[in-house]
Amino acid sequence: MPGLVFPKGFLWGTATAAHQIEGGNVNNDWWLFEHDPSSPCLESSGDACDSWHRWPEDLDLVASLGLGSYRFSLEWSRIEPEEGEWSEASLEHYRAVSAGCRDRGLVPVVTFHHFTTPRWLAARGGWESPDAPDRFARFCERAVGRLGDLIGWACTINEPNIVALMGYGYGIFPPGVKEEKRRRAVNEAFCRGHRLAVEALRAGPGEFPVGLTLSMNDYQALPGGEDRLEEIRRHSEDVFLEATGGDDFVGVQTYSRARVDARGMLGPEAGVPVTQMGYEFWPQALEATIRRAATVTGLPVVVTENGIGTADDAQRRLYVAEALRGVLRCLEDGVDVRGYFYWSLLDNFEWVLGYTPTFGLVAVDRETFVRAPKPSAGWLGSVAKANSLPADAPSP
Ligand code: GCO
Repeated sequence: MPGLVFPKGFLWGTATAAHQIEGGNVNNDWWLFEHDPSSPCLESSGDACDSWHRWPEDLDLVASLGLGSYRFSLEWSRIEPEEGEWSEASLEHYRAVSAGCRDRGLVPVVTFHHFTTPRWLAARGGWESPDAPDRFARFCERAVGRLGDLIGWACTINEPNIVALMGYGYGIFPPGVKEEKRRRAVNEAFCRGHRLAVEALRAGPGEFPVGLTLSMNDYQALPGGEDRLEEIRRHSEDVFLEATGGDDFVGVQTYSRARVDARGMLGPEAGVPVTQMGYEFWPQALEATIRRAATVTGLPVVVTENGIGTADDAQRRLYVAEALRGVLRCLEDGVDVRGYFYWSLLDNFEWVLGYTPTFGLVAVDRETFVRAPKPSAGWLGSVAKANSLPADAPSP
């Protein structure tokens, strides 16, 4: 069935992040925030999915589904628990996870910063501390020295735009600040951290593509909202897209659309279903953001995250099938899309919303940690194995 087939070598995978699945990450800014009674967090990450111990089982699951790669992140606060103090045991842990991927035929896609910052750095201002970008680059240098030979693809900083916006604009991520000026300064610090990280990762052992992963919305202007849209998108996306010059790829992470009028962002449109996250069910967003990321950066695109928080697993399949149709249209038009990673492997800790939203292909029992794949897991695995979207894939 021409048109439904993905290019040879297209990467199929699923993504996770350390703090959301490992459990017991007590040494970072998020743990503090989760336990601050004045924060909006619904609950503590606690033991999460206990993946710090159960990672071999997680990798077995990814491999058994037929996905070819696994995206995970390194927890900086475990590797550098105090400034300049390196945990050899933690480095060894992540080396074992990376080797575990290779042993199972999975390409390890390693993220060096996924939202969390060690307490020692947070205590002196986190990403507002003038030396944060350098401290981060030093961490990258150390970690890549240990893992570089095993890495398949490297993501420097995950969604720096969200960390800055939520943490310094909306105040619902640590450090809970609401000051646009500070948010923009943090944007700049992240861009600098990214550039330094790219250099550090390229200087280490191994040969692998390096890029930034960005949260992208399908921004849509209502009449009169065009200027406002440009302004919002500039500080949420464009400053970061412009910081990717010289990278090997750009990671696109898209969940929904955002409508903008002259006053700003609007909530969901009447009649459009809403996901557990409170935003619209809008799988078409992915096509729009891939095209934009490719046009603005000129780089190959990897969809490093796309997914849905839903209790209805059939809705998940529909979401992914629709999103993949958009990826195929991009490919047909010659856009260089290299892979698709579903967020997430497991039902996990969704930051301020705790364990309420369920994004996983696999359910996790909150007491026993027993993993139970949902039907969508097998379905996505079959798409990956066939490297094509079946003609009977769900459609609206
Ligand atoms: C991200 C986030 C993930 C979220 C996901 C769902 O990179 O966007 O890293 O941590 O869980 O986006 O909201």
